[in-house]
Amino acid sequence: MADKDRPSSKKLDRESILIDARRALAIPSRRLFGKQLLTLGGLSMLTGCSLTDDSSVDAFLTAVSRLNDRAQALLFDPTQLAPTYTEAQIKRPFPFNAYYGINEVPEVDGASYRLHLSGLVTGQRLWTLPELYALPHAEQITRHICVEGWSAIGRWGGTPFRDFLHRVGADTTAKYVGFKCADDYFESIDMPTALHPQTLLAFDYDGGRLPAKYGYPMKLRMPTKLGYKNPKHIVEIFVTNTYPGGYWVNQGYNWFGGS
Ligand SMILES: Nc1nc2c(c(=O)[nH]1)N[C@H]1C(S)=C(S)[C@@H](COP(=O)(O)O)O[C@H]1N2
Ligand SMILES: [Mo]
Repeated sequence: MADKDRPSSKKLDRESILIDARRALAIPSRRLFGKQLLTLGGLSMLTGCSLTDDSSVDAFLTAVSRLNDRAQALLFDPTQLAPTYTEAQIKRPFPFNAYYGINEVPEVDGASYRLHLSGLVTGQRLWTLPELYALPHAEQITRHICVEGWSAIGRWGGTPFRDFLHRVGADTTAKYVGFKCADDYFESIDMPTALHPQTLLAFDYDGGRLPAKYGYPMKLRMPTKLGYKNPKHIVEIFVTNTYPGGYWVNQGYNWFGGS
């Protein structure tokens, strides 16, 4: 069947919304959809695109990723809350993903591990795991969306990153927070996302310690960002005004990576 004969397929809705989005965003003073900002979840609802079906996650993200960082920053409100889910909706087992296979997951020794804080923070120091585990605790059940075309609901526990940044005396007027990982991965995020109430420095997964495959000893969990923005095996956190880039963004993905 030709596209013109298809009355209102999801694909066409999605495409036309994104064409409108690009047009609206081309005019800087104008914001999308009657000045309403969206989460990726909101945009997917509007386009009738289900994020539970892997092929539609794929098609949808391909379309969204064609928007540039500036368009994404305008489209996705950094203060919006991502949806949360129930215990029964958790995907078990939760998928593993990295730029290497599961047999090459870095083995981090918890006893000798130290988290390094650097850059624009007054409390530049090393943190042991017991010190980090003693920080205030929060849990979230949220959806992780990967640009490779899958999404899954998981449960992460840890300390709210916003509080941690304040505790270490981070300059929260700085532009970026960067992450170095125990593998060769690195990432950076915008300060509004670092301060988002759902951004979690996660030590736990589904009621236990974060296993190696999901990022032991810690990952940054951001339900407002795509999967690749969520660094696992973090060894250093730095605050900076110099754009740090990231493993995937340096290979052509959007830096903003909103979801
Ligand atoms: N250190 C590190 N962090 C990483 C990656 C990686 O390869 N190394 N892959 C990213 C990508 S693309 C995804 S989808 C998620 C996968 O996390 P999971 O294994 O818990 O599903 O981790 C992200 N963080
Ligand atoms: Mo991913």
